[in-house]
Amino acid sequence: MATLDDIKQSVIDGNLETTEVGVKRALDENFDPEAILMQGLIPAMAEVGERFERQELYVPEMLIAARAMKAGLNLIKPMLAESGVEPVGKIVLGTVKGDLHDIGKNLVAMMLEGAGFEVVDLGIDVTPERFVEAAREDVQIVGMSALLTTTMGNMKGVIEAITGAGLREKVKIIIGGAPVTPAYADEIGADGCAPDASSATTLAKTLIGWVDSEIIMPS
Ligand code: B1M
Repeated sequence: MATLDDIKQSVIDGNLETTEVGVKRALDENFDPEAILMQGLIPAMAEVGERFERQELYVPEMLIAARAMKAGLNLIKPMLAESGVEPVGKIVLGTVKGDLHDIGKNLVAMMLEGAGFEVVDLGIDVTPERFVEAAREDVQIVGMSALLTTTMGNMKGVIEAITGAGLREKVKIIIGGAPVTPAYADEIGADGCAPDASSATTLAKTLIGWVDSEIIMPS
């Protein structure tokens, strides 16, 4: 497991080069890309967040770690997104207005692509108007991400805007991000929320009638 520990440490250190070297080595050594993600890259960002909370590192270090994480993710993206089948559905994804966090959202996009969805990624700091515009297109699901307690409230505004535009019956709406809970999804009238990228995929499939899911749907 030294390889995965090295990857984790490289991301924490914000070292893009050694992160890339570590991920390439792990792939050469036939590590499962999902293990690289779940035991190397993701725990690194969790550790970075904890250190930030303890004020042991600051925004610039967090940004540099995020850059290293993204470099690692880019290397495993082709494997995670490999599916080779016709799209099972189309989903619009974005991080809500005021929020610049995109690593989790990008991961959700990758896993959805891997599960056969066509993903339209609106990026970060996305206005309600932009979500509405995208919902008018031929899409089945709108997905929103928020990482800040101060921006998750903007998800409600997006749902109101989609409803106001007469599109609420046309699309399913899913939400996610660290501060988001099923109770919150229920409160704002979303169709579901997911704690991670893999369950987001299950949820999306469930909502368009592909599989049954036991979790994550608000009551
Ligand atoms: Co920010 N940040 N950050 N940050 N940052 C957090 C979120 C924070 C928890 C750190 C902390 O205090 N421990 C804290 C939020 C506190 C709060 O609101 N309660 C915080 C803060 C305070 C801030 C700033 C305000 C700091 C400042 O400026 N003083 C600032 C805000 C900027 C803004 O957005 N307006 C800020 C800035 C930044 C950086 C730009 C430096 C950088 C982001 C870089 C980038 O994304 N390109 C950054 C980072 C890296 C983090 C932490 C360390 C890591 C986030 C991350 O990428 N996690 C984070 C601490 C933490 O999360 N432990 C923190 C890894 C990622 C794989 O997980 O994003 O949770 P996550 O995504 C998961 C699930 O949540 C879920 O699936 C994903 C994959 O499994 N999911 C979905 C996400 N979206 C989904 C959508 C779905 C379904 C599931 O359906 C559509």
